[in-house]
Amino acid sequence: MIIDKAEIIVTSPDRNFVTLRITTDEGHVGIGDGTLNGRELAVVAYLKEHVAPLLLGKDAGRIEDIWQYLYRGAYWRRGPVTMAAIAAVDMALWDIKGKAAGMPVYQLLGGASRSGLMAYGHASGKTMPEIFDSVNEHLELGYKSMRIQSGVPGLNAIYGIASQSADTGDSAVRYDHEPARRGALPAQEDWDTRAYLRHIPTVFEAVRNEFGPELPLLHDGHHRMTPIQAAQLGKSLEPYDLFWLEDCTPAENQEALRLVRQHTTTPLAIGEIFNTVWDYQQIIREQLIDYVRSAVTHTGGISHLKKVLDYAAQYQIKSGMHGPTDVSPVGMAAAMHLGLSIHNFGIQEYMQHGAKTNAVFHQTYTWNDGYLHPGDEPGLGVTLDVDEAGKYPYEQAYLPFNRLADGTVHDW
Ligand code: GCO
Ligand code: MG
Repeated sequence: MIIDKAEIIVTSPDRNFVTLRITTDEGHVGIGDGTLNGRELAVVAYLKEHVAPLLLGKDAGRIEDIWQYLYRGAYWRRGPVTMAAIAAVDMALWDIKGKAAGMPVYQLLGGASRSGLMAYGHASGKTMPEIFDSVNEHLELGYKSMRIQSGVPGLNAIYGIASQSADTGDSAVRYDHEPARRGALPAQEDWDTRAYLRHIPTVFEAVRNEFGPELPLLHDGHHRMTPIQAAQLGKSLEPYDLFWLEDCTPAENQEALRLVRQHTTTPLAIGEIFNTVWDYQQIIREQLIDYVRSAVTHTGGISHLKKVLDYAAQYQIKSGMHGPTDVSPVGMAAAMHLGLSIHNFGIQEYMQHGAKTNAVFHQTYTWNDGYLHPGDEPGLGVTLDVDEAGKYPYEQAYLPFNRLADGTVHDW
């Protein structure tokens, strides 16, 4: 199984995706996701200029060895661009190994630990009636748990609120609300932490009153609070029994979570912008989090995220893999194979891709009554239709940014 081709395919059906396609001399083809939202072409250059030439002639079966060779050989370690590029290689090699073995990847990882993966969706709205509509729509789609993001009175545009009203049937438009500013400069959003901290508990109170105590509810703070503000929010949300509060403080200051933990029993999830096990070392060892949020795509692939999750398992910390629409169907499938096989699965984020994306990436994973399953095709179970991909050339796109009322840039 010698690698004789490594191609990088960029396509933008509903949004930009970067896919690495590896072919072996025996004709096995594997694909991996290297999409880094808003900085896609940095990964493309890394893969094309620095990784693809190194892969040619290598034995595709030596996944761990190739991982270590790319990681250690570069000398410059970690970081989202490097780790997304290595992830794309790792996923493609697992895909090939599965195809060569005639088995779905989850079988190679130890087999299924459960029958399906509970997934949460993104309910959101500017106002309470909009949020209730969105929760009801998600219930109709089968979701058994959901994240709630709300507008804040006095703020015009903030992270996580679907820009389209509930009446459009196009899920790509409904859920693909960030960045979705293709061809334009970054959108500016507003922020006021005190207004947010006053408003969010009232939202969760209303949702609990309307939908009852059973529904698992999540919330994403998107790195916007200081430690003491996060502690305050966690405490004020305790009566509403959250499944988790995500990214309550900026992820790079891990010690901040000690202070948050001292004040609240609301479970904490963090890690969608982490890239390696070393980013998690302290917060796992000190049990400062309850869920690991990394995507397979941004954490060096299946091989490396499995190491993070196995380490987390020693501390009863579970998975909560990142799954917004900027993770391609290939990255989603990789998450499902990993999630199905590990013992410490927690929940999977699942926003659902749009029709154009699904026509480019043919999937065999299934969504059934609130649960995902990767399917039983050999490999990852996703194929890339290269002709279809070619219809959608790359479009520059940026994530938004925040300013406070006085003009100061703030985490968004
Ligand atoms: C989430 C995330 C995403 C990110 C996005 C950035 O919890 O799903 O916060 O919505 O903002 O992936 O590219
Ligand atoms: Mg998040």
